Amino acid sequence: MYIKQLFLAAALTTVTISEVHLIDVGEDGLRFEPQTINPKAGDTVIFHLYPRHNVVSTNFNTPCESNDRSWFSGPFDQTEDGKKKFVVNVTSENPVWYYCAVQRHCQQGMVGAWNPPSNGNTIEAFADAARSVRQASAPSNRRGGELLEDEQIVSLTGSNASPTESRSASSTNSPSSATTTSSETESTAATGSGASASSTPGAAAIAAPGTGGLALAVALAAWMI
Ligand SMILES: [Cu+2]
Repeated sequence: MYIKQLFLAAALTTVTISEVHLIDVGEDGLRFEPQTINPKAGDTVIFHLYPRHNVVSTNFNTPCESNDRSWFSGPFDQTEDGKKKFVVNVTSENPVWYYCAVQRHCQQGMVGAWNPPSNGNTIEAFADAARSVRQASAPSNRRGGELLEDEQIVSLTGSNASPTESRSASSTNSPSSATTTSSETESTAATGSGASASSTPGAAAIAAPGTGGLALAVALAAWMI
């Protein structure tokens, strides 16, 4: 019985499937791409800053204005020309609103959101309200996330910054039926997931499972039924 509980704990740990979301910040004009995403708690969001944008979180009712709980990427100047990306952990499925605080980018529509409602407080309503804000503001220093290079992101998440990994594909596909687009990510994840827990504090909570680990967990779960 005790052994079974250990197996259960191992299986549950491995089956916690997190997802990595990549958002381009100003790559193509004054916008976040994609503008909205629907991450779950435990997921990781990677903001790739392009010159000379930034990203600040806020509340729906205060577009373009930072507050005590805002996370902030810091200025583009600190990203080594975009090589370092701003990595934020998702802690809930509540809506999170954000904008670029450079000049009048926020007022001009450079806003985005996680899990925005489809009625009422929509991303369109947020963008509309942003238009009339007199001046955008940002915290004085980066906070609420980390600036990391791709290699560090791989060791943290077991995934490349590519958003090819999908929750449904990971949980339903067998290793042999993995899509071709994600094969590179899969192999990276397989080698990265084992080492990440020991090398990075807190990595276990958001580590993406390697394919082998997932298969093992499924096998264990099947065995226990
Ligand atoms: Cu901007």
